[in-house]
Amino acid sequence: MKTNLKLALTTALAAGLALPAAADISPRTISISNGVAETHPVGNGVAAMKECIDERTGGAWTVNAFWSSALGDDLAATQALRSGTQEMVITSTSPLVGIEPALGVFDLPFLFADEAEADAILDGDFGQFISDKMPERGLINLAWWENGFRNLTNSVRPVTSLEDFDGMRVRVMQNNIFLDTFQALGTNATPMAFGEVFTALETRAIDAQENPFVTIDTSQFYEVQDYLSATRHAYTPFMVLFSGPIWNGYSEEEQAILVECAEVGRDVQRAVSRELSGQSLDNVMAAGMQFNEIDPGEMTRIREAVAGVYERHAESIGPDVVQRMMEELEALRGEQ
Ligand code: KDG
Repeated sequence: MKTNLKLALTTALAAGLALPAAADISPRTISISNGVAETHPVGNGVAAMKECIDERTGGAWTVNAFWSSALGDDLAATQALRSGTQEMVITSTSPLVGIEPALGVFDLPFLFADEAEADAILDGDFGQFISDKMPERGLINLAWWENGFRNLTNSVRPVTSLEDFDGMRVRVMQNNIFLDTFQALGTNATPMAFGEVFTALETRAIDAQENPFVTIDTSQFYEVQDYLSATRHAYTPFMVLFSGPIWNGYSEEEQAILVECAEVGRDVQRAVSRELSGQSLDNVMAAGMQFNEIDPGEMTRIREAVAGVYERHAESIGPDVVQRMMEELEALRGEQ
């Protein structure tokens, strides 16, 4: 080593100037997929997460996002994570109950009253309790994002009463709790992957589906559905899942970057989801959908019709999981 450089290093070290530690960050390429379109608020969340990752890794990582089920539906993509062939997926919890039964708790009808309750539960002890179950399934939940409160669309009639559900052929997520809920409402419910829904509606293979306003808008369901009824029958979270096998090959610093940036993306995604919800409702109505609220008395009858779902599925979800959720909601409501 040249004398001058050696002298400079010696001087620097003697002056206690620690040389910058080499950040434990390797070049990485991350593929992330989900079933919605890039125009969905998930797109805003992914953009914010990517910006955070770029800043924190100094551009050492490349994040490639794939939309509209391009890498498979939620369940298929999640299985790819478990096998270590894909890094990330943003997915609803509902299709994953075959992997982790406790996720079914979020499908219980009318569980959350509003977004504030959902955030408090998901970002609090209960959300961590569920996330802690994922590593043994080969998955890491980096953060909870928002799919949102679900509302019914259909091509048959406005749904203004319990009887209006009768015989309607409704697509539901691949999940026995949703299947039971819509059967209890008197519909002919069919489990189906999200990527197949638009065509099934377009060909009239099914009459109806249920999703948040922003999904109905950004997936253009208004092109194949005539009626939108404000049922708000369930709140679905999104999980930002990372592959467990790939995660184990990342340094602690790299793992911390993933969590931090998924949480940055979470705050942006939730904010845009809530900002866009009202605009999406306006959009689908402007596109010709007929929107209706439901009379409170009828909503009471609808709630009563599905109340038995809780007892019928507590065993499959995990009685401890359901009890813990109900206790945390009771405590939360007692505080308000
Ligand atoms: O990746 C998210 C979508 O695939 C899907 O989960 C959206 O709520 C949804 C549905 O109805 O399947």
